[in-house]
Amino acid sequence: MRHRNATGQRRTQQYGGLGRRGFLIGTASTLGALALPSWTARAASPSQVLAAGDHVPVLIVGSGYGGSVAALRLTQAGIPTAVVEMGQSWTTPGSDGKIFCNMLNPDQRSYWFRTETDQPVGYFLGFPANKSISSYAGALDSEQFATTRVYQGRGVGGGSLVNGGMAVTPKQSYFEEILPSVDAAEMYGTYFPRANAQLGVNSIDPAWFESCDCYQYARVSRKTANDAGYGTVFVPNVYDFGYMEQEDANQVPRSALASEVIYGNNHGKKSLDKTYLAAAAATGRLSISPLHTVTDVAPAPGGGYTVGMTQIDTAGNVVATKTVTADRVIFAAGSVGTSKLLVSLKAKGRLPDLPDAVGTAWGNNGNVMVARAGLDLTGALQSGMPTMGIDNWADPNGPVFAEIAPFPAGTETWINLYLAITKNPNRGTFVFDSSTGKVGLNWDASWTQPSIDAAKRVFDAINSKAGTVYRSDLFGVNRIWGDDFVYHPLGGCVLDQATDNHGRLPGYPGLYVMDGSLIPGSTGVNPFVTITALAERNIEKILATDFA
Ligand code: FAE
Repeated sequence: MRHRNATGQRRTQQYGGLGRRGFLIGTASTLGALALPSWTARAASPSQVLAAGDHVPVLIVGSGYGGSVAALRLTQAGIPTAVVEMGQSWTTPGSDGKIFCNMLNPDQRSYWFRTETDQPVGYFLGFPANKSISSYAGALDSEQFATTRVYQGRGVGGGSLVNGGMAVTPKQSYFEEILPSVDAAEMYGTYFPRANAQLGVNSIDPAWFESCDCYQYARVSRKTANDAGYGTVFVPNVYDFGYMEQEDANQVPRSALASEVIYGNNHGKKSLDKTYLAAAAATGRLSISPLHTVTDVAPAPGGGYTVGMTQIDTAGNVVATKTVTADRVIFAAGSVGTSKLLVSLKAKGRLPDLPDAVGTAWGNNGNVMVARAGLDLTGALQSGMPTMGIDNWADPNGPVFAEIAPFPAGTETWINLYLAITKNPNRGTFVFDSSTGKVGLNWDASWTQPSIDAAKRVFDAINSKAGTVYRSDLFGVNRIWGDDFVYHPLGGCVLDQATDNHGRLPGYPGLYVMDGSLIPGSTGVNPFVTITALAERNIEKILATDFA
């Protein structure tokens, strides 16, 4: 824990009890002989793409956090494993020499089959800020449901390609509240440290934070929060802060300092293709089939499961449909992907005996976005990687953990932006619509109100103390709250409800769930460390018992 003593900084601590020293100790004591991938290793790239009629011991649907953990631990245990991923493998540079585009000049690489960008901050001064793009298998999906849209990463590495890299271990007391069937001591003693180590989590040098231009926006938001009586915490990240310092010194190509985040980072970020998946590929037992969408899973006559999939090209044309067989299938398509797939397979009679809890208990991690019109300069140069949060989780009137988010517009805007994570009790349900053959999300637009109420208490107080006001021009015309989109979908196939206590789907031996759908709608912090650690726990148990 770091306790700061400079004016306005004394309340800032390292979040989650895994400071740099704790992280290193955890690495050494819990990982033992496991080989950590070199950060400089080549990214995992597609190999041995599945062919129709193939048979594999294990097939993993999706290559995000849950899928990547399973892929590494299975291949390390000697089990050939096939990962099937609907997005592309982001390994080939475009005509500009870059793999990903930045947020200031989004092109076809930005969005998953859209003809216009759909930015979370979609307006500026009340005018629409989105741009025309070509339809393409881009990195960020804005998946529209009736009342909300859910942002998700598409590609080998899932959400790790597009997210802000904030690597936050939740408070143990809250973890115990949301997942009471899980041994929390084991999680905090073994699996959270293991996840943080393999993800390559690191922390910013506080001295550099205090002096660099690119975190002026965070220092300004810290001061106004502290002045209003709210504590702030440093948050670890998977972006390499050493690399970021070199960017700042103009010694390496810029990424976080070049407005690259939600459409991918060309440098600096330890996304899963460079950590878990690269290590799994190095075993020689991993195959990855990108641009393949799993559409069907059903028991195979001779045992195991048939898995149907559609292969597309980057323009979206179907180039093949394939059926393979697998002894075991791990659903790791994310909270939305896994829930949609399982709900539709149950409704269509392909996996009819799935529990009724499949598709239920979905939540948005209490997400709501908001901005203040500040009085202090926030800086024309902003790091796209957040590294600080306002921690008001202990407030019994409405817990809030608010990420101090960048607004990397490349010019001074005086905007203080936040993604607030709140304790919203409302839960949605995925429902199969037999008339369209699609799965919808039953989520009422008014269900974000508890999140707004909690965040409003904090930011009203900050505005009042600072003499500032909300921006009402960024999420629509005269709209203060960005409450119609989600960065952190969780639940839909909750542990110990829709699955057993380790992600096994009852009634179907060899079928597992291994992603954010296991977590019941809320983690109280940014979720990928929790998803990773839970997957580490579950796959260890499954390997020891089901593969013994
Ligand atoms: P996920 O990473 O979404 O992986 C699922 C994969 O399955 C994806 O690659 C899909 O393309 C693929 N897939 C889906 N359906 C199919 C199918 N039918 N067939 C084949 N493949 C399929 O799931 N979290 C943090 O902790 N810190 C942050 O700073 C942070 N920032 C974020 C910023 C943005 C813009 C977004 C969108 C998310 C952010 N998140 C952050 C959330 C985080 O990325 C998310 O919780 C995890 O990625 C979820 O991990 P899963 O393994 O559940």
